[in-house]
Amino acid sequence: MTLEAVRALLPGARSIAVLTGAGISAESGVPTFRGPGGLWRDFRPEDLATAEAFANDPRLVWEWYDWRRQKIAAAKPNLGHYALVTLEKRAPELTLITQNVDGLHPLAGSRNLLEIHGNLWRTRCLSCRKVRDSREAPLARIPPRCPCEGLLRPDVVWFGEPLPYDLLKRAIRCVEACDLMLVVGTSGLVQPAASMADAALDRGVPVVEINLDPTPLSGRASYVLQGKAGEILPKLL
Ligand code: BV8
Ligand code: ZN
Repeated sequence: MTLEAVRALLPGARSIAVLTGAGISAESGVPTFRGPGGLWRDFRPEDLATAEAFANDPRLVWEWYDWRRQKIAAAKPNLGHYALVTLEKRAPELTLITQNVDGLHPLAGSRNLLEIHGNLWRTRCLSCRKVRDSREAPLARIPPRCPCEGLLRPDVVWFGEPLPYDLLKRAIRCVEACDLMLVVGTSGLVQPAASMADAALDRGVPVVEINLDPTPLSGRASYVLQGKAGEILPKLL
C-alpha cells in the first residue's frame, strides 16, 4: 500500500521539503485557481493577477482580491495544514514552501515557511513602497490608498513578476538539501514552483505527490497518493 510505504519514509527523513498549492486550502472553503468554483466572474487568474491588469483597472483587480479576502477571512486552517505543523515539530528539519497567498499556513502554526508568492493580507504602496498588514475584509475603500495618497496593491507576486529573490533562493536551497519532498495540492502549472520537484528527483530523493487529480508531476513522482490533503496528511503522521 503506497500510504504505508510513504509513512515508513517519514521517521528516517532528516530534512523534509514541502511544496503546497491551492489544493491544501480547498477543504477550508478557499476556491482553487483551476478547479471547479475557482473562477471569479469568468476571469482567469492569469488575466487578473498581472501588473498590466492592475494598471488598467485597479478597482476590478481589488474587487477580486476583496472577494478572496472575505472568503479567506471566513476560512479556518484544515487538518492538512495542521498535519504539516505536527510534521514540522517532529522532523529534525522541515521547510514549507507555499504558493498560497491565503495565510492559512502561518495561521495554523507553520514556522519555517516560505510564502514564495506573497500574502494577500499585506498591501504595498506604489508610491512610498511601504508594506503593511491589512486585515480589513471587506475593504472600506476600493481601491485602497496609503496615507501618503499612493495607490496600494496586494503584496503578492503576479504573473510576469519575479519571485522575491531571497525567498526563491532559500526555497531552491532547501529542495537541494532535502532527503524527502512532499508536493501537496498543486496543479504543477505555474513556474518556477512547478520545477522545484525536479531538483529533488534529479538527486534521487523520493518525491511524494498528494493530489485529488493527476498532474504533470504524477508520472515522475516516486509516490502518488490520490485524494484529499486533509485526509491523507493526517494518516501519514
Ligand atoms: C516569473 C499570486 C519571470 C497571486 C500566483 C508566458 C507568459 C508570461 C509568463 C509565463 C509564460 N509562461 C510561463 C510563464 C511564467 C509564469 C507561469 O508559470 N505562467 C503559467 C500560467 C504558465 N510564471 C510567472 O509569471 C512567475 N514569475 O516567471 O517571473 C521573471 C523573472 C525575472 C524578471 C521578470 C519576470 C510568477 C508566478 C506567480 C504568479 N502568482 N499567485 C494570487 O494568488 O493572487 S500563481 C497562482 O497559481 C497561485 O499562487 C497558486 O497557488 C498558483 C498555482 O496554482 P495551484 O496552487 O497549483 O492551484 P490550482 O488551482 O492550479 O491547483 C489546485 C490543485 O489542487 C489541483 O491539482 C487540484 O487537483 C488539487 N486539489 C484540489 N482540492 C484538493 C486538491 N489536492 C488535495 N486535496 C484537496 N482537497
Ligand atoms: Zn504610501
